[in-house]
Amino acid sequence: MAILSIMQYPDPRLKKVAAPVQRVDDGIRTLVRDMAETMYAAPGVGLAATQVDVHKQVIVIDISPTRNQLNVFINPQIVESEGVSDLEEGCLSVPGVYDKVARASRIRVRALNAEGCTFEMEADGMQAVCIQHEMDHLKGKVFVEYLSRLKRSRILARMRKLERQSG
Ligand code: K1U
Ligand code: ZN
Repeated sequence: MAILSIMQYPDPRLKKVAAPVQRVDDGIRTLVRDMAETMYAAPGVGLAATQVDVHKQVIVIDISPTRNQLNVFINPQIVESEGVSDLEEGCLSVPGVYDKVARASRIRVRALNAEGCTFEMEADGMQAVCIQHEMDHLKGKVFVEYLSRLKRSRILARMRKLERQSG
């Protein structure tokens, strides 16, 4: 297993659109294990392959307090959605920034699991928000893009300062 490097906003590679996985093979399973290890170590509650510079439709999520309920979504699609929620979000690619984003409050998602089998799952609350946040990463979108121009310019200045400080 390996801990992967998480790209920081506004790295232009975060804008790449991820391609569907054609075959869930051992290479994808290794990616899933490495992404899970990276998410737990960060620590985070989700991670999209885009954030570790792999442009394939793979997401891992674990919102459990016990950190032992890993959900893997390969080629995820939202097949039903309803309601609106505006929970506060964070992002491992934009450390220290938390803000509310309007999302569907309940979703039904269809995806492949790590064995390559199709499954469907209903999600609400933080799990629904997290799935939508990670699916946005696969489309090249970071949550700060939903915020006002003023907030985004402050976040950009902060990220550029962090980048200068870290070398
Ligand atoms: O960068 C990411 O996509 C992961 C992100 C997921 C997320 C969090 C909150 C709302 C929507 C999506 C994070 O995990 S940020 C870190 C975080 O929220 C957290 C970290 C440790 C414990 C609990 C939460
Ligand atoms: Zn994120």
